[in-house]
Amino acid sequence: MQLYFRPFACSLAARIALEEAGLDAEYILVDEDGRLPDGRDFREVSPMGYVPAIETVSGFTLTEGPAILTYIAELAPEGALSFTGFSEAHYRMLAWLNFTGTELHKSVFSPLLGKKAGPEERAAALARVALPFDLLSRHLEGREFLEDRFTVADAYLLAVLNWCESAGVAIADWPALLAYRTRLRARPSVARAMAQEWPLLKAA
Ligand SMILES: N[C@@H](CCC(=O)N[C@@H](CS)C(=O)NCC(=O)O)C(=O)O
Repeated sequence: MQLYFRPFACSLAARIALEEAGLDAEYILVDEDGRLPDGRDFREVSPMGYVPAIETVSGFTLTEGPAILTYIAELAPEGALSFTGFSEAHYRMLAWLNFTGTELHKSVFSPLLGKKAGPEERAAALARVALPFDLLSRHLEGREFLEDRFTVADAYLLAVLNWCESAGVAIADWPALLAYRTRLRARPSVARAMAQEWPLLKAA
């Protein structure tokens, strides 16, 4: 399997999932200009130019983070990253993946971290953080993970919460979320994945 990534982008979640499951992968860095190490345009792999993208073990290319994370979870040893199919927890995990992708990643953080949004759009994006952060905070009160064990949904949420400082989102205003992020960062698979990407981020 190959994972196309940029350091500390949402593709970090897929690296965490691979680390957590002990699955081997080749990691291919997409540079600032959307070029691959072999000089190809990354859009030949991922038409939107977005990481993550993977070449699966059976040889097809997959884009879209939640689909990639679900694929890795299903490839992982039973129970390592998800729940039994058709269980309630399985669908709740899928719901958290979608929630993170739509209510946080694209709605709040993409405009705040990108270069395209003007001041009004940025202010509107910042105002949209309260509702999902309040909801998550209440949900995580007294819980270690989003569901009863660590899943790919936690990996994705952690990757997004890592952006708070760069985006100007005051995570300390939501102590349960800050504590959750601190806890997850100490998890060995997460710490390893972040340590692998940190030097690449600093060099960028
Ligand atoms: N819909 C995509 C969005 C992925 C996405 O936004 N990726 C960002 C990094 S977190 C990216 O590659 N941005 C590069 C760009 O905007 O050119 C998914 O869910 O995977």
